[in-house]
Amino acid sequence: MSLIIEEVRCWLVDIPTIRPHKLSMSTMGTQTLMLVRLRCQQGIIGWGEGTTIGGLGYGVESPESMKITIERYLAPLLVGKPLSGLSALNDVMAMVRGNTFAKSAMETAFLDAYGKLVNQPISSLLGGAKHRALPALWTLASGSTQQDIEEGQRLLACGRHRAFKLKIGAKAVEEDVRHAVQTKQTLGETVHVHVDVNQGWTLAQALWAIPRLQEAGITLIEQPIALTETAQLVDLAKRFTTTLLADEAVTDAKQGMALIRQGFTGAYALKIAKAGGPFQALKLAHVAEAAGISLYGGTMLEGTIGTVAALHAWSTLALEWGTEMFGPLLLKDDVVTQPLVYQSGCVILPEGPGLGIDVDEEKLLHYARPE
Ligand code: MUC
Ligand code: MG
Repeated sequence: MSLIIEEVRCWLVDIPTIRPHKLSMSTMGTQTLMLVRLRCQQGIIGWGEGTTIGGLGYGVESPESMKITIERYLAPLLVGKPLSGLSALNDVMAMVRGNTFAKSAMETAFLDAYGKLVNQPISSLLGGAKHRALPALWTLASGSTQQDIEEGQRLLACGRHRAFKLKIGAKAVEEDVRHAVQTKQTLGETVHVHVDVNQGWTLAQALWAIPRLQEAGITLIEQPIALTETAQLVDLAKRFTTTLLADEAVTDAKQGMALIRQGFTGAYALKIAKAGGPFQALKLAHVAEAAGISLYGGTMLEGTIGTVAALHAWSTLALEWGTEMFGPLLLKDDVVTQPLVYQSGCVILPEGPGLGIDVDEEKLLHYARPE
């Protein structure tokens, strides 16, 4: 069944975070959601979202560049063309190079609209959900060990989360290790704690820090060194029993394949923005599955629209390391009518056709930047 897009509109929506979120490359006080709405034949609407972290601090696309890529380059190629499904959409989008964050927003919006056309949830278009409740950890990134510990204890006590990720890599390596060890020891043996260094260490610093973190029971170490140093990442993954998680170093199926060919034995963080959409991220997941690489459902700190898009994809997989799809909880507000449900360490996949969520357009306009 074909879908014809009649109009594409984008907004930049700035939403404050509940507390400063400190990462190795920047401190976030606001998240910008680049939202796209497809108006299609038969009155069908599809929503998509693109986000990044720290402007251009994390990735090569900014919210502003995503908007212009869609408005100026992708929309004119797509509007008015009958599109038989995802493959047809991606054939057209391949005429624009790169820009996977913008394409992820478009792929999401198309999936939302197409799901509504055929009355199916996005997960069914991607292979079918194996689970409706997906483990979702919380990231501790206040910049203070005491505050992180208190935040973690409060979230454990109320049952919302059972696992945590610590953002490190901005301070001296000794301080990072002390912070991670103290947090892990205080939260307790049964609580999964992993660290994300966001490329903050040299190889020598990683060789010093990883055995200490391993000894303290940190089960996953995410992107300790520069994304370009893939040979070093392969070597580090072989040296230690704690699992090394490739994030910035692996974006899509081709990079995933290349890292496997180099002999990588760690795990992959999947992100819809890195790959170019939920369907593209699944291509990486399937390459990894074939090679015995374990998987983790990652976020670019999306609001509800982007988070749900990813959840539909992750629900079709066996994720050994669970997910970090907590983005909406970091925001003071969102643009949907119903918030996602987080309980007992999990987030619940919404039901219904497409994404299975409704956008509150009044709220969107309230937070949107003036044109
Ligand atoms: C990253 O590098 O993984 C995910 C969670 C979080 O706090 O930051 C992101 C980015
Ligand atoms: Mg990361």
